[in-house]
Amino acid sequence: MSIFNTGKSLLKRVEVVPVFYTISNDFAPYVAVSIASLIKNSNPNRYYRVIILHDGMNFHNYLKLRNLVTKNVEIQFHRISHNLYLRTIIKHCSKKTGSGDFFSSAIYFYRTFIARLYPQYARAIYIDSDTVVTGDVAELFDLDMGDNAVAALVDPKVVNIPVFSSYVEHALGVPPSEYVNSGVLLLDLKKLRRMKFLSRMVKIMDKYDASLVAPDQDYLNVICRGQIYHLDEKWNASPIKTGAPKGAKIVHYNLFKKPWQCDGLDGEDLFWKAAKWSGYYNELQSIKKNYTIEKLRAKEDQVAALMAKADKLSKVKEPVIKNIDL
Ligand SMILES: [Mn+2]
Repeated sequence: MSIFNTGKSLLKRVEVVPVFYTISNDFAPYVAVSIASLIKNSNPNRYYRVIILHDGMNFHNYLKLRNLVTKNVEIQFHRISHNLYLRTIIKHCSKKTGSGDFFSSAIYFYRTFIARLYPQYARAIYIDSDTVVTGDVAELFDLDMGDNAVAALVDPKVVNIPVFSSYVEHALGVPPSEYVNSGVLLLDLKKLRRMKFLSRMVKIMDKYDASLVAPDQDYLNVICRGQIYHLDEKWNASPIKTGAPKGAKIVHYNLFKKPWQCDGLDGEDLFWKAAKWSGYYNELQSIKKNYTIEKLRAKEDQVAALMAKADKLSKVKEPVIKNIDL
């Protein structure tokens, strides 16, 4: 083997795998569980850079998250503020505060900033905080996604719940079999920059001023339609009773109730096992203890309102947002 070949393979091995999370301060314990599990399953020969996009974090959480750092997994923090796009998005979100506006915090939109904020990366992973990583995310990073802008899982909730299928088909004009979940994303950042994803999204927001069911995810589906690679479900797996389905690499607690809110959910043992590595086990236990039945009921009411909204929007004559040319 020539010395040049050896050098090349070494270079490839140290390529950084950027992994983004977006949180508000109170989501620090959940993101810590996901990051701790990512670290447990990382490949010691690869190098990972976890980047937490947040809107302000207290010192306690900052230190605890910093403590998770290992030899091959570093953690960076990026407070998103004073950003022209953010201002438009916050303004837009602040008007969408009716019942059924479940996902209208600006923080949900931070994932759409990654391509613009990180010109140094060609590719990145985004993961929701309500996840436990059970495989090596570098394998997702290495995936051949063809000529597509995004890789994501066709959303099982949309496929299985008629009111959501009908909503995406009529209000967004996206076939339910193509509509993806934005909880785990592999992003071709070069392509997203070329298509001016963020400017496009903000222009669509301004033009239609629409109140959507899952805003960031809905915009992603409309703008990237036809340029989305459909991930294998092992990368965004729903938990089962015993934890992770066979072969799962990322388990996503994508139901409205989370393991830190109540007992008896599928895959809760997997979550609590990973919680032990997070440095937040006791805090998470006390969050669950203090999560009252009233809070759970309020959440059920919110979900009912969200479904009512989807139902109402599924009856529109034409889509409420459309992709636009820039
Ligand atoms: Mn999620």
